[in-house]
Amino acid sequence: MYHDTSALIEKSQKITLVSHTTPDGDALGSSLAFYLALKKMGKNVKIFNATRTLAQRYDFLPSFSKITHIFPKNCDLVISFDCGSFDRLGIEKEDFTLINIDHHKSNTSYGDINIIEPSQASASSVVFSVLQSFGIDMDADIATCIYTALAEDTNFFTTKNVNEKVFTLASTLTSLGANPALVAQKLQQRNSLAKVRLHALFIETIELVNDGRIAIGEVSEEMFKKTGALRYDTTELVDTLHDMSTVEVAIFILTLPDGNYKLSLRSKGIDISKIASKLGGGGHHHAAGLRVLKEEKETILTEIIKEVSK
Ligand SMILES: [Mn+2]
Repeated sequence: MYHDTSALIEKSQKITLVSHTTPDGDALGSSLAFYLALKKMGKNVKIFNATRTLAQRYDFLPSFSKITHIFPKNCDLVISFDCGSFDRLGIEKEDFTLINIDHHKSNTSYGDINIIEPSQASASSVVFSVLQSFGIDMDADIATCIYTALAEDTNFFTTKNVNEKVFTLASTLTSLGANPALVAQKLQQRNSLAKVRLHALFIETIELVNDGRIAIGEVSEEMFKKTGALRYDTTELVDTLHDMSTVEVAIFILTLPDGNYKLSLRSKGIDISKIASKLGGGGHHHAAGLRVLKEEKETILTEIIKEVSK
């Protein structure tokens, strides 16, 4: 598959790289690393994301400013990164070949070529293997993108899938020029007061159920208005729930602008992606998510609690 990918890139004239909407560090880092590599190869390549307002904490990633929000016309090859299902790309299916590069177990294999490696801790780790197979000379910029994605997706090397291979890759990337302290500072130490205030409001909403085995917390539209915080300021809140000692499963509820909800789930043990998939979402063993219609919220929450309690 790596070879087919290389051959396809070789003969393509107009390539567009795309990652999932509301992109995280893995989505952006993976696609930017690939973008930099294809530029080095002299390819005509564009990088796209359907979400117009990107989280500013990623602004230090090389070529971040090159990300366009208008899908380029007439591309012959599209490559997607870190995205488990086609609808999360926010694009229409046109007359292009699609290569799907990901590490989500729940990936629906929507590409013409699918490189899905669930054993990898980040999509960027898959990107590293693919670029290595191309014989790309990996520089500090490419290494920074891949490292940032890996560090964020493993919650700074603390998730259950962190093993010797992850550290070996991190070490290789560091020797290529990635700067771990700088990445940590850019990602973790640039909070606004608005964000801290939003977190305070969120903490007030926390409830424990099932003898403290499940924690539920919520951020409403009103809280954003009150604090001036942004949607991106909520990404670590699920960890606040998950990190309490009795909690086995955390459920973070985010109200979306259309009044529906996005649920983020974290688990210390059980396979939470199974439950999420059953309810129309997806993800990894320990981290998953799903979208829920306004009127379904209570039913879905009851369903999750029932499944967790099994
Ligand atoms: Mn990822």
